[in-house]
Amino acid sequence: MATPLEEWVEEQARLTKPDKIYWCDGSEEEAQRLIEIGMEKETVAGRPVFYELNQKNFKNAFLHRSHPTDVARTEKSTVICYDDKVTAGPNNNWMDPAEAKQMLTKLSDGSMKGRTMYVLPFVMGHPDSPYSRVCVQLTDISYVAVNMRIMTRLGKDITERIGNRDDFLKGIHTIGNFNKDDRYIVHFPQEDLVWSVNSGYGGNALLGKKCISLRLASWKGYHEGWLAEHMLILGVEDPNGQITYIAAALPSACGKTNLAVMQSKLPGYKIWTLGDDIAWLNVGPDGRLWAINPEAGFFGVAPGTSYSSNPNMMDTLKAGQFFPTLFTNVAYDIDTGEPWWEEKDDRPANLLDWQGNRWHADSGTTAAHPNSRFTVSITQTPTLSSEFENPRGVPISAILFGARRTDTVPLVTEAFDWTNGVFAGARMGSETTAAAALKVGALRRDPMAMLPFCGYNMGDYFGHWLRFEERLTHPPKIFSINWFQRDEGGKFLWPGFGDNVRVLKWIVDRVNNSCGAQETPIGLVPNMQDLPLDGLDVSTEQMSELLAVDRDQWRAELEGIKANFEKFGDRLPSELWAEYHKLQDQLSKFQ
Ligand code: GTP
Ligand code: SPV
Ligand code: MN
Repeated sequence: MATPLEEWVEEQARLTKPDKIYWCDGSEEEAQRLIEIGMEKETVAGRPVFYELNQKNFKNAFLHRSHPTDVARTEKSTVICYDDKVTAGPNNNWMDPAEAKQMLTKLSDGSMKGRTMYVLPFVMGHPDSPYSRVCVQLTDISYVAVNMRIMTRLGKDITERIGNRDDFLKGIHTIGNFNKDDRYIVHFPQEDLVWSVNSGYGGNALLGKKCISLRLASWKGYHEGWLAEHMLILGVEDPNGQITYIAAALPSACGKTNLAVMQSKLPGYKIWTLGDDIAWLNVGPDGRLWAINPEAGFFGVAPGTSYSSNPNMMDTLKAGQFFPTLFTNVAYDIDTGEPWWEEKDDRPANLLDWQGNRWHADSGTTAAHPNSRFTVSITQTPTLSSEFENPRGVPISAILFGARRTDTVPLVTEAFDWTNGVFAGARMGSETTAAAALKVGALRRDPMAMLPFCGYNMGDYFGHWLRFEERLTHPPKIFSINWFQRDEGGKFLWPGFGDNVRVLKWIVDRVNNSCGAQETPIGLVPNMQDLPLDGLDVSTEQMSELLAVDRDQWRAELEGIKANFEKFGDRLPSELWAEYHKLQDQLSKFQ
């Protein structure tokens, strides 16, 4: 008798018609074999799937060049299906489930012809965690199979664990013909299913990531009383050896990975890494908020990563011990066979660009794609927390909401209470980046950094957040952060990266009630003397600017917040309107 899993795989194979079906066992030997297949047999846009990189300096590292039209998440073709549109909310593209299935069936008919269907059984979260979820993704490209082995806990023991059950989360993925006009990433939250066609890139194709662990999981969490968030998780160890755990939400390409894997520049303080992109948050029996990272790897932005900005990540990328390291759409140093990207180090003399063409300095383009990325196992980071394999996760003492803002939002602000903190998350706006196929640098509202990832109506999502207050006897404190303010010449005012630990120290001090703060209409900001600024090349004037709350900028900000809140109509909790009016009132009296 076939198991429900086997039946489902057969059914998809009848539709997509692969030459072969291959069940992945998750071993390192298998990964090596798949990379060889990708170098020798499979192709993308007529080119090999993988190229070998310099194995001496970047152990076990390989390069992938994507289809040229397929370089980032495509939000306009990302769809959520419920019977009714209002459940998806104004924050999502909606389709009727039956219509969507019909469309996808047509697009997938024979789409794997001449290719292998890889069956990938994996678990999001530690296998022994009460919070983990078992999933199976199908794909027709070695690149995705190898990526998923790095990003998740993947193996044949998961197939055994599924056995005769049918309650696993399902992902169907086919690169199809890469036609961008027929590219769809469609979610069926009521069926635990994601179906993605005609893309092979990142969040569009590695379905365990944004599709399952955020869009489907957020809907599950809404019904089961937990949260799936676009958050990194880290521990800050103080000079006494006490560790405070923090979860932080920042939009795509706004600094999560760099904060999570930071090398502290503050003597005595150390950062421990638990996750860089996604957190699942549950209320523990002790009334605290507990976080697990459902993932097992980093799919991180390459440009900007260097020995000066993030030495720990550079070491992680070179380790290659237990897993391969993949580089996607970076440039290639012809003389050394090493990967290269902007700001990595001095630009090599002879480069191939991210598409494999000779790069010229006067071309006006970057050599690596701005959204070029690496995939690497979290187990290789020198700062991996000893709690990473703890099935319970870690208790969170502070939640951070961050954004990329040239002005308006101070370096750090503490919310007055839980409801005010939820408002701080809900009012977030951020300047867009290359992580999605959008105009870069435009300010848009991105509540909790979840606009592209919340799988249901965000009005209901805000209400879900607010209700945690009743269940949390020890709620985390909530803070807003902004590393990205600029001076008039366009230069960043704050050094960022390893110096961000200085702000984390203040946050830890506030958690421990060991320093005061100044009250402003938007929250509590630091007294400058409480920030550890020794050895920092930032003037007092610049620090004042970084901490300032500008009344006129915030009045303008109110307009943007209001326009966004109005989109949710009566689904927006009244508590958030009350917070809005309180802020408006306070600002009118503020000098
Ligand atoms: P996703 O993987 O898309 O979710 O991105 P992320 O939030 O993990 O962002 P990441 O840490 O990869 O950083 C994105 C870009 O911002 C990179 O080019 C970094 O070099 C840059 N960056 C990160 N942290 C800082 C910072 O503190 N200051 C400045 N100025 N830039 C930063
Ligand atoms: C993001 O865009 O937030 C990412 C990259 O982490 S992707 O996996 O493509 O979604
Ligand atoms: Mn992300």
